[in-house]
Amino acid sequence: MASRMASCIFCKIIKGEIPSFKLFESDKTLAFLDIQPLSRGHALVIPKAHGEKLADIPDDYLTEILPVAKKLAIATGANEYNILQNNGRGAHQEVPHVHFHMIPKPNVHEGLGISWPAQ
Ligand code: D5M
Repeated sequence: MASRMASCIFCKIIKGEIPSFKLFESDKTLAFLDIQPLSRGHALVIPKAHGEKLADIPDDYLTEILPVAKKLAIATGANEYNILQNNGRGAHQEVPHVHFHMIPKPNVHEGLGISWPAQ
């Protein structure tokens, strides 16, 4: 587990070893913009505990996830959006650290004064 954490790209983002556009941070949760956005404002919400699949994450690291995703959707002005979370390569999981996508539907929001970085 320790070596997997050392090479985990999202653990490196949590530790600030590689850059991200952070949207929210607490002791147990981090949210940042997806580097390959499916739409403007596409965000990832992750637990700060390393685990590949949902079953690997302690419950207390999951309690903030949906409230944060909800707040991000509200902040982007997205009235229509998807929340999704993939478990395992067969389910299209590419990054082996649990993450929840918040994907606004394209062209349905203009945001509330947030200056999104160029994507
Ligand atoms: O989605 C994994 C997502 O992680 C995918 O949409 C790209 C995103 N990603 C990968 N590397 C980064 C970095 N460095 N910053 C931000 N976003 C990143 P999955 O559900 O595993 O298919």
